[in-house]
Amino acid sequence: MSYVKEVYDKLAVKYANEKEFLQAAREVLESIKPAVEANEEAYRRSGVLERLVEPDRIISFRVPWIDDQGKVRVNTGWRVQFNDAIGPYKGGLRFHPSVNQSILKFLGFEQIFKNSLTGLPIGGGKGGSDFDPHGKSDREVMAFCQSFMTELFKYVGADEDVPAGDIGVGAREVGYLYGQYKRITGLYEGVLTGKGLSYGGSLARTQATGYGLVYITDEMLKQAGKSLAGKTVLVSGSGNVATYACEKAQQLGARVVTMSDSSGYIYDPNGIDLDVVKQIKQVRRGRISEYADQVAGSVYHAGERPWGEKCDIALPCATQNEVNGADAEKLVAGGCWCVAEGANMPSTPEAIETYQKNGFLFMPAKAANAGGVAVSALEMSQNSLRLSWTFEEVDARLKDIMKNIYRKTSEAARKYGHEGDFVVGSNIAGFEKVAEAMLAQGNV
Ligand code: NDP
Ligand code: 2IT
Repeated sequence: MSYVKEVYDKLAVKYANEKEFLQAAREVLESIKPAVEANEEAYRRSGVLERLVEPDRIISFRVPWIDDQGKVRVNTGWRVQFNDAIGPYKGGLRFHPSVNQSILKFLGFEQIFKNSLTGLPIGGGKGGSDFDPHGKSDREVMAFCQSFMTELFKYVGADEDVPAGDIGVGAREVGYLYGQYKRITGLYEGVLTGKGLSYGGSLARTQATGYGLVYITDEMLKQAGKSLAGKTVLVSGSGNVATYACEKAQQLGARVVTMSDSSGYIYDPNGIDLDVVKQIKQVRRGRISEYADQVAGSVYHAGERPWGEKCDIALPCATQNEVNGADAEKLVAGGCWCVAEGANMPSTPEAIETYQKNGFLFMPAKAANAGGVAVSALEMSQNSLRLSWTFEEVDARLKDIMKNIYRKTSEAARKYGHEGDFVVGSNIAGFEKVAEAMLAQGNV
């Protein structure tokens, strides 16, 4: 039996109840098979794959906090420190009621290869809580964040593990978390990224994931002799990634016609008015349905996802498994020929199969959304240097990093006989650097 299959089969029995983690692990293991087979004896002897699929550690803890009625509430907090072969653990914190160990393991596992692809020295980690910030007052969010950090501070540090934002964790939450870390430890250090600009944040970090997604999409289109100008684009989500993906796509001349949240989507045939979306989402923390009340000609579809609308390009930027096989068929029927993933693992395996069968240009999450964590690593660099770079400098580095990811991904795919398959390419290119570092550092 192949080494890859042996490792996956054992994992599937041991973690049978962790379906998101197994979905991510299966895709990576299947993709890297050609690279593993090329070096099987060394990898097998040193247990590279068995070590890779088991997190270094998972910390889980109680987070008690007091709500506005004076009642104690309790959530669970986690940090999954997956792999530090190439640098300190790095990855976001997600606050969402659906968060559980399987979801954080899938995200932490993906992060290992994504972070490797950036070319920067960062290992893989992820964390979060089943706390839901929706509908909570600022004081409640602060109380939660302070309690969360009161436990988490023991396990993180600028050279050890550097969390950041993800779903439900933005500038406000990072600020409260940072304040509590500093208060407990007395250290003014780069322990978190995505910080505010007045206390050590990097210019362009807010935009980085969405902008990076569009930069790599643009590069993929250019290499295929196409461009974004004049193309119709579907975006899902209306949070950090979706907003700045929409902004950059519009700057490059695309017409973005949808955005969404967990309640439904808006369709605007004239192109999304992003100022209205920012006002609703960033200022009022409202619902995307309000857009249709404000913008003539737009329509709100309650309880639906945008994948049935006609388009050239789809950029899923909300959450995992938001495009299933049937949705992918709808994309095909609507004329779509390109998908690039802003969210982590937004396409189910059936959806990816449909893209591939239909000859889509497809850039998977770990390459496509790596711009966010890449600029986080640049924030760490600036914190270490005690300097701040200009927006233009960070943005230029981001563009360069995304182009390099495209190049590494397409070269790895070609080298192993899968030209144009960026799933295989990104997984192999990400894996090879981590595996080399693991072999060099011995059995740890
Ligand atoms: P935000 O919290 O800013 O926004 C999330 C958006 O997705 C909201 O519009 C939210 O709607 C929607 N959403 C969340 N969960 C669901 C769900 N279960 N079903 C339908 N819609 C949902 O998060 P981000 O923009 O930061 O993250 C979006 C995706 O991008 C995630 O997959 C994240 O892991 C990934 N990502 C984020 C990076 C970053 O730098 N922030 C970097 C790389 C990847 P609602 O408000 O109704 O919940
Ligand atoms: O999924 C991701 O890459 C993120 N949420 C960003 C992580 C980071 O450390 O900036």
